[in-house]
Order: sequence, then structure tokens, then C-alpha cells
Amino acid sequence: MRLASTIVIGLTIACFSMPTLAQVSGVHLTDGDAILDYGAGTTLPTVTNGTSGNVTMNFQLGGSWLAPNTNWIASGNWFYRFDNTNMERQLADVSNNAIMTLTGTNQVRYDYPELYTDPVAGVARGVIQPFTRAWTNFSVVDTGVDRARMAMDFCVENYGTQSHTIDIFAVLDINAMTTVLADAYAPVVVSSPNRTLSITDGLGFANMIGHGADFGTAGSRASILTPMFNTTPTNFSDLAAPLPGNLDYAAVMQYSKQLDPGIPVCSNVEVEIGIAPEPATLALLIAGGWLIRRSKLR
Ligand SMILES: [Ca+2]
Ligand SMILES: [Ca+2]
Ligand SMILES: [Ca+2]
Repeated sequence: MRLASTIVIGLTIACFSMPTLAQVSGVHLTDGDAILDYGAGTTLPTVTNGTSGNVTMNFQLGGSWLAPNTNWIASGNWFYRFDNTNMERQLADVSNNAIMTLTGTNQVRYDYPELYTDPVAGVARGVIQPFTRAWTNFSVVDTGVDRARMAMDFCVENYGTQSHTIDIFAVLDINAMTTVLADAYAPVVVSSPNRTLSITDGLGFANMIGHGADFGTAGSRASILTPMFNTTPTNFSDLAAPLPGNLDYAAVMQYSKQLDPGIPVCSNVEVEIGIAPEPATLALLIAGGWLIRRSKLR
């Protein structure tokens, strides 16, 4: 009897001394030889504002995992700003209660039960925006030889009774051909309801498609990222003129959404990357195709 109660006491102590839930980790997704890491080798942000919101990422067309000169997206994330606030916030696992759910090898969902308003004195992380929650999905698809596509979406739900508006930002530091320089941007193409930013670097290309986005632009890393961490509301406008490839650029899609009670609102971005076949290779492929066709005709 004494032994049994000792065990019970021991178990009780063990339960109460267990650490709080672990921080939610980043994720490694694969499809064929395409790879997408969100929070590569790290946990998700644990604060609602600051440079940790620009989560380390890794997007590969192929090659071994994290091999040098294989990463086309250095970092990025979703940010949001409610109508009653002045600052953009990042999705953060503040209370250790975000949840990660993997599907197969190439999809992940993160649930965030808490969203935040501006920081206030004594509460650096900000006040919880009541009756709101969010979730994100990330996925990667191998779309062929030297081709890959990643998708990321952000959904927010208002389960209160008061309507809001919310601004949502998808920020990505894309490095076409894995190099920070030589990424030439064309002006954003508006093809309702989408916006597309097209980037070229030699034979490499990257297209960032904002489904239903209200604005799409790119600029130096600082011009896109710093405004996500400062103390004033930020609004972007469309990229109207081409950018020559002489800086390390980041790109952003902004969405302005009505957030009525009971109606989840989702924003979605896709990024296609690839290397166009060289003209000589193309000629060989065409010739090869012709020979195959001729042999089938016989
Ligand atoms: Ca480049
Ligand atoms: Ca700002
Ligand atoms: Ca870049």
C-alpha cells in the first residue's frame, strides 16, 4: 500500500514537473526531388513582432538537402494587421499552443489559436485580438525536371460578433537561380483576381502568384521587410516599373479583407521556379521528339 501511494505521488510530481508544451518546430517537405523547408532547422517565432518573423526558408528544385547553392527562397512568412492596430504582426507560437499537422511528405498545416493587436506598456507581445484564430498551409510539388511549385496560404476566422477588416502580407525573399543578385523583376501583371510577379535570372525564372491579392511589389530586402517590423501601418502599391537585378530583392503580396463573423477568409500565394532548357538542349529535345514520332509512324 505504501509502495502504491509512493508511485501515485511520484507520478503526480512527474506530471506537475513536466515542461510546458514544446515550441512548434519548422518543417521539411518533399515531393520527388523538390524540397520546401519552412523554419529550416528552427522553431517558429515565439514573439509577435520583430525580425524573427521572417522565417528561414529553403526551396530546392533538386540536389541534396541544404546543399550549397540550391536554395531559391531564403526567408519569408505571413504577416497581418487588424483594423484597430498600427503594427503588422507575425504568426507566433507565443503560448506554446500552436499546432503543426503534417499530411504525407509534402503538406503541412499550422494552427494559431491567438492573434494580436499592438504592443502596450508591460505587454510587449500585444493584446490578444479577441475571437480570432488563424491557420496556414505550406506545400511543395515537383512539377518536372528543373521545375517545382510551392504554395502557402493564410486563413483567418472571426468567431466573435463584431466585423473587422484585416490586411495580410505574404513576404518572400526569393533568390532566382539561388543567387541573391541578378533577379530582374517585370512590372506586376494584374489578371483579375490574381497578381503575378515574374523574376528572371539567366535561364532561371520564378513566378510569385498572389491569388486575389490587392497589391504585389518587390524592392530591396529592407524596403519590404523593415516595414513589417516597425510601429506604423504599412501599405504597399503595385510594382509599376521593372527592377534591374542589382540588389537582393524581396517580394510581397498584400491582401485587404473584410472579416465578418463566422466566415473564414483565406489568402493564397504560389511560387513556381524553374530553369528553362538551354537552346542547344531544346534543339536536341525537339530532334529527339521528331525521331520518336518518325519511328512511331513506321
Ligand atoms: Ca539571382
Ligand atoms: Ca509597418
Ligand atoms: Ca532576394
